[in-house]
Amino acid sequence: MSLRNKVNLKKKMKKGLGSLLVLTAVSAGAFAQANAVKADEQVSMKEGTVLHAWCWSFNTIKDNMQAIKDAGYTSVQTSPINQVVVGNGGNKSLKNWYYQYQPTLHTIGNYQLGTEEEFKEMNRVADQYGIKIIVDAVLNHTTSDYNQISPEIKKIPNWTHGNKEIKNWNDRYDVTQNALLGLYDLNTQNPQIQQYLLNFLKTAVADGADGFRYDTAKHIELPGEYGSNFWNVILNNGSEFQYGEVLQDSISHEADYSKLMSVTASNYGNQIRNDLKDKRAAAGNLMNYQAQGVDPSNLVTWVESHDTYANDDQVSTWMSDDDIRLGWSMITARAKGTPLFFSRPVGGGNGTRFPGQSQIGDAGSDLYKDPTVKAVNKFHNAMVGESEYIRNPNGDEQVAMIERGNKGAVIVNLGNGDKQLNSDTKLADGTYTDQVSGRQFNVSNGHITGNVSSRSSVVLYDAKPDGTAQVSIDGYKEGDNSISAATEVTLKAKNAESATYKLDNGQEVAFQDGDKITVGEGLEAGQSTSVTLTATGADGQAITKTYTFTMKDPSAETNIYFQNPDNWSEVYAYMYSAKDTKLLGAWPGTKMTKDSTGRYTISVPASYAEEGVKVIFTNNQGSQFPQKEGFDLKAEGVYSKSGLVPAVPAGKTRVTFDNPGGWDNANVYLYYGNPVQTPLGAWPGTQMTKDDAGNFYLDLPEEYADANAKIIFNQPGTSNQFPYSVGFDLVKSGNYNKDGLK
Ligand SMILES: [Ca+2]
Ligand SMILES: [Ca+2]
Repeated sequence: MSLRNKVNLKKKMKKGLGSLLVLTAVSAGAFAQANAVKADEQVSMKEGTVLHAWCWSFNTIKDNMQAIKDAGYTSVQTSPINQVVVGNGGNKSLKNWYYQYQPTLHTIGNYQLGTEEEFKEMNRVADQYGIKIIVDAVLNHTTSDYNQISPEIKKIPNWTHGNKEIKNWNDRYDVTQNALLGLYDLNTQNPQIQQYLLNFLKTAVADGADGFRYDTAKHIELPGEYGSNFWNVILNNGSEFQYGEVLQDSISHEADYSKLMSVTASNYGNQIRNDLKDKRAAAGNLMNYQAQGVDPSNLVTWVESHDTYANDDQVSTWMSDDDIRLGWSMITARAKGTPLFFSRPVGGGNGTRFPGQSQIGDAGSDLYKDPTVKAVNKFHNAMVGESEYIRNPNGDEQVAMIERGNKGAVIVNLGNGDKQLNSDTKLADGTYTDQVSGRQFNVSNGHITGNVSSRSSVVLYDAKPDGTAQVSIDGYKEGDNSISAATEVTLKAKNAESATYKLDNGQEVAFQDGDKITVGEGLEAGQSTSVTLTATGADGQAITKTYTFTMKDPSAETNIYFQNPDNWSEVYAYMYSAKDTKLLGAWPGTKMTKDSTGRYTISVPASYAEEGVKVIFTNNQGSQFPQKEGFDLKAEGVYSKSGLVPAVPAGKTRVTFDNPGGWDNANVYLYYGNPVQTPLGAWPGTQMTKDDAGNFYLDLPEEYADANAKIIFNQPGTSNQFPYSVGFDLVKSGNYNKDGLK
């Protein structure tokens, strides 16, 4: 419902209903947000760096969370968490890593990483440190061993595309619909398989996961390819960051995948390794992400992956720790992409893949927290939003300098000799301390001088010392801090030499970490109060943050909706309190108003939803739903004949289609743009859900409506469709019948 309609509706209702409903506008602004005067160093998952804790168990990741945080990572990527083939008698040698990619059942926990309880506990601890968890999700295939595949999967009719091996790697059909290395290819077009896998992802999110890496994503067809809508379904799992392993080749279509999620920059990784091998990195090569049609911010970059390291061809196993430090410095200094650091086995590299010093479940080598790696990670986080300039100082390709705005630079010397730097720069004039060596660099008049040791990285910027003070209020949530009475809150201060709080424009009062104060005393409904916290750290830097609380308005309203499946000409909502059988208006109740989407709606006090109010919908001509005791009134509830209609997921909008008569199924075909995009798949499109009144609905991403999409409802397997020519305009929350919008 548009804002204008809402206002009109309120005007009408005010006239018609008198004092029954107290109508007070609730503006979105009532829920004020924290106003950070000084930006916290909160970095989104996409803009941060990821530690690929390859083969680390859940407990190992948990036990190293402090070190991971200190090393500057914002996310950790796990190995696959689902049930897998227990290979080689459960032997934990890292040589058996690949059994992780042989799913047998999509429940959480396996012999390599630990139990679901341990997974949850890891996520809980990660939250405490502000570390996000990315789960490696294997959705393309199961194991190749048919007997090991769980009956749970095999009982789904048509669960697999079979195990016929991919022969032609230049053929999209072969690559997506046949089996990789004989691993049974899941029938990703099958809605039951989609729901089965979506459930797994949602469970992981409910357990605390924040993102997914989709293994072999290139082997799962794109929306509209071979009648599939797999990704449209799967990606709506509630996570914050998702990327696909789309190893680049002639048929990889990474530009198309990148419109759905981030994708792996495998060609760029190859280029970086070539630069390391050559000990020179031409600025032009370093700049070129080699991913045509992909917005670089949608790339996951790496120096190496677990595949380049651990597969039998050992593409990157030759690299030394020095190589990785230098390569990581180059990709992580850059402005775009999400860098992924592969944790090698202890002692691994220089051509040795599995030295046997660590096993599955253990932490990898300490390189992930090496001082250079750490300094570069922190540089990456501190430079979010700064532009990028890449050059070879004085044309020397053994040295690469990646500058960020005029604030910072990472300088990498790939060669075997020290370099005396004497180069143009965009850095602001001043003295900079290398965050790795502590050595000084000078910039004056756009010229930088200093010494860069052989095979090393220099990280220059004005880094905040780790002792910077932080303040917070326990339990404060951005965007929703309404209170219903004066409320006690706990003030937090970290690394603070001194800290004060101030209520609105009052006096500053000193506080200690953990002190409690009361906010909202004497506050009228709808009014806000603010708490401003200031703390000064050992470094002398002060931080100030303001938090706002708003008193709930007891006269606030909510809406309820009725879909009117039988097309009554008038709809009334009869409401009564179940607690005291108090009538909220005599039969037939209050007349509802038809909104722009065809539903009938009424605005009621928000308190109804909390006071056990029941509602019966009637046409006042002998028909009503339900027949006896009313439905529970729910804020913003949408009702049909048998009660509440399932809520629409965030970011989606629901379209409904009235059964034109006798249809068992309805599909919706959707298209927009030039060239035409069909995100719900080729004709006949995507199947809708049938509701209890025999009508159909489907939840669609809201952006389709913004893209001026058109839709055609059709009965699969027949020539019945509405409309017969150009589709109806897709309207958010649109309710359609065969003639169009109701
Ligand atoms: Ca496939
Ligand atoms: Ca989490």
